[in-house]
Amino acid sequence: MPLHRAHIALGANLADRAAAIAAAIDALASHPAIALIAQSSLHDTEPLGPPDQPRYLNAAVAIDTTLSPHALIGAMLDIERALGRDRSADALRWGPRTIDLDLLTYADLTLSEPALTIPHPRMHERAFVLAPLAEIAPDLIHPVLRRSIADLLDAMEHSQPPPVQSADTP
Ligand code: A4P
Ligand code: MG
Repeated sequence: MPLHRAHIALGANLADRAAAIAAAIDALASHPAIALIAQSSLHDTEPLGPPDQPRYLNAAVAIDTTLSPHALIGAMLDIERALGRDRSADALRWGPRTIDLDLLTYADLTLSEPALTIPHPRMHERAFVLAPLAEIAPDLIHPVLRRSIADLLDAMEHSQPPPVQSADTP
């Protein structure tokens, strides 16, 4: 079976965030069809989404796998469930979560299905994804944008919008 390099983002903002991320990485690494290649440090980040949710810890890993993309996302959803992720209908989109695993890239593949979109459609606009990923794969080329992760992070850090002027500022 051919090996494919994939990158996964991890995020947690409830209970013991570091323990949840460590448990998810352990579960990936101990899967018989997955080899852990690299793991980033933990980044403490400002929540994006509904206000008044706790800060996140974010990380990224590189893996080699013989799983197909669909089998891999299935294994990731199993890990989320095993770690107690609440996917009930009233769980808030972009709201707090015990653990979130996003498949960022799978080899150079592009896929656009509801159950699986790769590369992850919002990865290039999120510092909490790009910064950990840049630690372990700065030269990885985004399969659609054809720019490296280091380059995308750099572009993002230099594209701060100008400060909003208050209407009554003279
Ligand atoms: N799905 C399709 N493609 C993918 C993919 N590439 N990776 C499907 C993972 N899942 C994918 O996922 C919903 C469905 O998307 C899954 O069943 C899967 O089949 P979900 O994780 O329940 O959805 P979600 O996470 O609530 O929404 P979404 O849009 O994926 O949110 P994000 O993008 O994951 O953002 N702030 C900080 N600082 N750090 C964070 O980590 N995370 C979020 C969630 C919001 N704010 C954050 C953070
Ligand atoms: Mg998600």
